[in-house]
Amino acid sequence: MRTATLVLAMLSAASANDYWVGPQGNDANPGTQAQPFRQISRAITVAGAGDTVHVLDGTYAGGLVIQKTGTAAAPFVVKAEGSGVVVSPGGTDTIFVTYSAYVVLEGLRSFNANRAAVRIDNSHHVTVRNGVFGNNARWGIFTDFSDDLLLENNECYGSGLEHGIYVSNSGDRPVVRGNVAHGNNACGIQLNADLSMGGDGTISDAVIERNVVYGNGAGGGAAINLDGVATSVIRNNLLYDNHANGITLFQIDGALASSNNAVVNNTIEVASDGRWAIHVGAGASGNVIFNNILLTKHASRGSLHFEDLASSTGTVSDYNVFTVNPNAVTADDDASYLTLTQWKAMGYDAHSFASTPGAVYGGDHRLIAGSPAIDAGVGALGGKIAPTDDLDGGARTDGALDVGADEVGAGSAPAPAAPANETGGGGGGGCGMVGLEALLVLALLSRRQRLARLLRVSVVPGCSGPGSRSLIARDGR
Ligand SMILES: [Ca+2]
Ligand SMILES: [Ca+2]
Ligand SMILES: [Ca+2]
Repeated sequence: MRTATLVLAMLSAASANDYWVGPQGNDANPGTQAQPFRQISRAITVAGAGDTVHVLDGTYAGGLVIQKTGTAAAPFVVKAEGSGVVVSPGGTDTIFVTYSAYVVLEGLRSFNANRAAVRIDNSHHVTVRNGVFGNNARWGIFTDFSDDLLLENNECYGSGLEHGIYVSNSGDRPVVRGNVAHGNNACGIQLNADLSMGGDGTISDAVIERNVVYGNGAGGGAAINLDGVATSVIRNNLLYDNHANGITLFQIDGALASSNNAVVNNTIEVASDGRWAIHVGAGASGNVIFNNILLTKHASRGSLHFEDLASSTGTVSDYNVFTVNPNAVTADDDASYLTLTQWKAMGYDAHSFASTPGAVYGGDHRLIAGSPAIDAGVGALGGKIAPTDDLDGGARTDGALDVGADEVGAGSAPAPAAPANETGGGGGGGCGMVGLEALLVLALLSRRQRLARLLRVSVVPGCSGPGSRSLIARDGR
């Protein structure tokens, strides 16, 4: 490993250039460490694939456009050298990566974007890591038609209209890992495959793991909202105090209702004004739901909400912690409710049990001593494998797997994230085509679907352009 790293370093050192940008710089400078540029935009113009742009703490003009084709061995990197690199709003999206490959954005911060702080468009192998993106008008990070993304360890909060992180438009194999998404109006993390926008309408083989998602959903949706997502894994996420659903597997205009996914070892605690821990839309099939904590503070809504269980063929659910609420499950979209005992009698969740938040975990949502979730999980179920690590990144080696995102003895709870001190609301972000796009979607649906959608779905308007429209499941009850 060390040798490989050394060889890579030598290879890249042979070809790569380093450029520097700082608040004392000048764009007429050569961009060396001694004579840095003033603006990131200048460095983007000068640097090429394989080069690294080092950015010193300071404030920089936004409206950045990055169009670079790197390689795995020679990416194009923009890297904050401190924790105070702030890109000011500019353009529709503050940092726009388009028709690019192997680009890395590391440690940048941006607030109050006109639409998204970061947009990745028609690209592949782009990484956004360790960023802080707050109070943006519509989204923190927005991606469209892009494969093999890595969105890792970012904080995305306060999106005024929609989501913290939004992966759209048929892009495959995104990894959304270790992000903190909070206080966004709609979803914390949304994947929406958008058949109507072109492409195959399916986001396949996504990995959504170790995210902490809280305080979202005042405007509907879910903490993790998945439309047209297939053969993906959602694991080790902690979702709490969200005001809509926890995890939703559904279809608005994906090519399919989210199917054949593993939802495993998540901890979900829905707010008292929220909906259900997991919502499974009509036709979402083959999903395996296991080792999850599915609790709620809501008085009458429970753990599992199926719009139409009969259409969700191949559903496997077991080794979960359910609410003690008698409305544990609905199999028919709130027409009737099942207790956990009745649900078990239908052949589901044989090893699951009911409990309460206070009995299962402490205030940090880590399991407490004597928690019934300890060692109550299983290593594999229904052809899907449970994670070998936990939310805190520790190995799950302490006896049988615990249920939920935290394994006792595996890693320790991280220090609470520093409170965001940037303020300011999302701006206008005015857009067109909203009504037209919404009508187009409705026109593409069958009459029965249209009726169902009109009854149950709110169209959250988006801006024009690829992947801009967002629809959010909403049961409104
Ligand atoms: Ca696809
Ligand atoms: Ca254990
Ligand atoms: Ca742990």
